[in-house]
Amino acid sequence: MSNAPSQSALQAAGPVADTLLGVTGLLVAGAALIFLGVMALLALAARRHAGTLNARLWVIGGGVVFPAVVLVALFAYSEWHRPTWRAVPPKDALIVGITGHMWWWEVRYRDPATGAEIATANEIRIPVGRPVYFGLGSADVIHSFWVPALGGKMDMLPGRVQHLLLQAGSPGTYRGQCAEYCGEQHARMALHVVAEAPAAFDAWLSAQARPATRAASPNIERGREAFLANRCNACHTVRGVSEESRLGPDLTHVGSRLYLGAGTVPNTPEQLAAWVAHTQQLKPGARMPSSGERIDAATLQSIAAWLGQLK
Ligand code: HEC
Ligand SMILES: [Cu+2]
Repeated sequence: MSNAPSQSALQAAGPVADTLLGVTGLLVAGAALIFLGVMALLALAARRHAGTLNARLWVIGGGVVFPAVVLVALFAYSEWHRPTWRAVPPKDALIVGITGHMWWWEVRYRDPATGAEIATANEIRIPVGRPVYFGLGSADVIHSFWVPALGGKMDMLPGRVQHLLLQAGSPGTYRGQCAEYCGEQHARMALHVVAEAPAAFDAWLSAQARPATRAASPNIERGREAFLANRCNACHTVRGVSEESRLGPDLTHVGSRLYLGAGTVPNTPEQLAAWVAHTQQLKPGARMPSSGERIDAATLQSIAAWLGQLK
């Protein structure tokens, strides 16, 4: 498991997460100290006879003054360290729009070259060392966006845009998870944040901005035709091939992603074919029908071959 993408707030991988971990450490250490202190006093009280302690002093001091001072101090400390909530993104921030769906994540960037929107799904690439300002919304029910290694958590509410600022301090892949129960497949609504050097990120973004590559062989071309003939495009966009539909993930560059089905299976040629054939076995209730009974195996293979090379 050591190579599995981290999903732990204890492995803070950026400045926002560092701050939250610091606050957590202080709260835990403080609570432990107070617990030990109370236990010591309890032991002392049990060994002494009543009357040798000044009960009034201990009740008022230990029961009222001490908690009041500690709680006010902790409140001030945690407010002081709370990541700032901003209605306006900082100047140098990358802006990414995320829409929660049952049970996947729609991800949108703006192409710095043309200003056009670039859609992808379930995987968020970000440049290391640059703040990323997320605009978070929902297409259906309440979801919650949480990538523990990078920072805080924010609910995604239908009809409203919330904001969250995260930043990665080092390259890596960080797992996130929907953190608000949203139905049957809530547990399989994961996402991955891939933080990479700014140059690699820029290259990735300009590749994502391009429409789908042309089919390079007759078998792959058959896959493209079968995708359209079987109306996969009723729910999926492939830029350059079909009209926009937001009912399912944008597949223009699906071959470049690490996982399929919001973290359900790794994105390999076998899993891609299996996903299309047996969607409902792999992710029961997912808003995509299985195609294994409707479409013959050879056609499914060519669809998978075509999708897999959409990098
Ligand atoms: C009724 C709408 C609908 C139809 C029709 C449909 N899909 Fe999907 N598809 C979805 C939804 C919704 C998801 C996301 C499922 C999830 O992860 O919960 C999805 C996910 C996928 C994914 C995984 C994408 C990713 O990045 O995780 C692939 C690949 C895919 N569909 C291919 C196809 C193919 C090929 C067809 C045609 C044979 C097809 N779909 C037909 C709605 C549809
Ligand atoms: Cu959820």
